[in-house]
Amino acid sequence: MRFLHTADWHIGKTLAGYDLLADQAATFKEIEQIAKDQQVDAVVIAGDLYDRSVPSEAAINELDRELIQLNLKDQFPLLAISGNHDSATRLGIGRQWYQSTAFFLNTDFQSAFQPITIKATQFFLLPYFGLQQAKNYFHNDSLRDLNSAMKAIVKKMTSQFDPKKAHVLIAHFYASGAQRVDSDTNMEIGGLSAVDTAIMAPFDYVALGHLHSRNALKEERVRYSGSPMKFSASEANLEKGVWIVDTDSWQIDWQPLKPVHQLHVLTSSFAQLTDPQFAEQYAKDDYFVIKLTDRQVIPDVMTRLREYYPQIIILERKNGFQAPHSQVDRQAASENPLDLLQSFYEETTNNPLSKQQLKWATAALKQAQKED
Ligand SMILES: [Mn+2]
Repeated sequence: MRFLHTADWHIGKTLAGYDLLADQAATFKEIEQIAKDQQVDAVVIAGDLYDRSVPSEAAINELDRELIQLNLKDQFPLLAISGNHDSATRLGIGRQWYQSTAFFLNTDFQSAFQPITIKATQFFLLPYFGLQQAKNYFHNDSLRDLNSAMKAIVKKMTSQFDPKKAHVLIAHFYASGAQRVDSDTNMEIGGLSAVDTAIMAPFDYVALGHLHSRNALKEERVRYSGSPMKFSASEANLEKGVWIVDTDSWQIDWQPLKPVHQLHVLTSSFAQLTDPQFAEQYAKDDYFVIKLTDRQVIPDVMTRLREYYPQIIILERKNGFQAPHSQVDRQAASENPLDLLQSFYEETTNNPLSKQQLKWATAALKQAQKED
């Protein structure tokens, strides 16, 4: 059988406040087209369908539309699990009757041990879970970390293996040795939450979600598909796409997705960035991370840059920031830190601190003084 492996759609995600829903809808269309062109027998979504446990109405409508398109209209069987960003309960509503149209959505730990068989492949759908869930399920308090839990899980799954069939695990966790990018959620607490890939050896293929780069792991049969879109500056040069897995020939092919809007990282001076000829080479509706090489104060810098690059998601100083010595130095000796901060902020942004900022600054300074 052939299936498409994707994950981490994060429907409803915003990028520095910019709504990505239209881009996500367009990216979905690309994924759907690949599924059709590749004539897959099923589509696997390995968790984090939504970006949040309580998604917006617009996000719910969008995911609903996408799943209806794939499953009811295009008639692809779907195999999906909940990720750490999804609410298992909210996402899982309706999953029992979805099965009647070959939409297998598992958000429930206990159901992970009942394989879904399509053609000659058994799929085990393991949703994102917490250690306590595994302890409760196995009535075993000695499961001290995710590795020991996964050993118990895999052991129980293998007892369900039909030796005449291929075996695929769909899961959502951090596999040890994997490399992260900035939009991955950091959930490793004291090293308890990384799973050793060797534990998953009984499976012919492990379709993982959680990490957003397909290059996160260097394993032949244990793979992350990565997110279908770039969600952070560190992904600017990453190619996004989906895996097409053939469980008969064991050919695994990468199908790239074209970004709807590019994400550019521009490292340059303010003068060059605001040179119309330079700016012209970039599409206005792309996303930009700007690393300014200047060190001096540039009044209204964000507003002026946005004239050329309306969608700036990060603005930073490559070579640090040269504070305007004059006033600050003169005042430094005599003023208290809050006054100093206020005048510095005003001098660099041309704006006074807002009420809220003042509150934060006061609280932070108080905290800092306490720690001294
Ligand atoms: Mn994710």
